[in-house]
Parts: sequence; C-alpha cells; structure tokens
Amino acid sequence: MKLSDALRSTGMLLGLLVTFAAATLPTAAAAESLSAMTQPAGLHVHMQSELDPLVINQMHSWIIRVEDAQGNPVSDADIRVDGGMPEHNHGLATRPQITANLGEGDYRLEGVRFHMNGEWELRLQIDHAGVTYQTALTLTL
Ligand SMILES: [Cu+2]
Repeated sequence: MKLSDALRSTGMLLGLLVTFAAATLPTAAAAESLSAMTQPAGLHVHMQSELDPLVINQMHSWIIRVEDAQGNPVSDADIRVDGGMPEHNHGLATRPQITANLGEGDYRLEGVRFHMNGEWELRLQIDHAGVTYQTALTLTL
C-alpha cells in the first residue's frame, strides 16, 4: 500500500470513529422526555423532567401526564413510582412521591435523584377506575 493510500484509509477510519463517538455520546437532553404505554393496555404515560439538562446527584421533579387510549387526560389516577438500575440490581436512593394533582391529567412527582451514570428505570403503578396499570420507562444518564 502506498503511503497516500494508507493516510487516506487512516483518515476515513478517524472520520468513522468521530461519527461513531458523536452518535453514542450520552446526551442529557435526550433523556428528559419519556413516554410509554401501560400493561394492561389502556393508558399512555408521558414524563417530562423539570431538571434540564437532566444530571446525576440532583434532587428534582417530573411532570407525569396520564391519558387514556383516546388521548383524553386521566385526572383521577393514583400513581406510585419506584425505580432503579436493572443492570446494577439496585433501586433509587430516594422515595419519589406524587405531591400534586395539577389537573388535565398532569401530576407532579417530587424527590427523584439519580446517583449514578448508566441506565435507569422508572416504574409506575397507576390505579384508575378499579384497574391497576403498570409501566416502566428507561433513561440513560
Ligand atoms: Cu447503579
């Protein structure tokens, strides 16, 4: 291989590496808005962090929006939230609580603090109209 060819290959490889690194770099902003359907099906949950950018080791709150399958707000849900890091087999260091029903299907969740970088799971149990729904939302910090 000629030197110029070798340099060109190296340049292309570097370019690929830079592209790869940019694509896999953790971006805090991407984690601040989550949504999921429930089990059993019937509710749609959307969560928005009030901490922006979302970072570790900082106590913060989220706004949880609950909608039915038709997109109508569900304002009389009873929500409990737990979480942890599935890969590390540990829970949250705090006990998040719903502290306000803001109406129109919005609820404020306070007392969330992620104490490590990595993949976190927020697990919601939602009681509504005699049915207990569950869902889990995942984010990476
Ligand atoms: Cu961990």
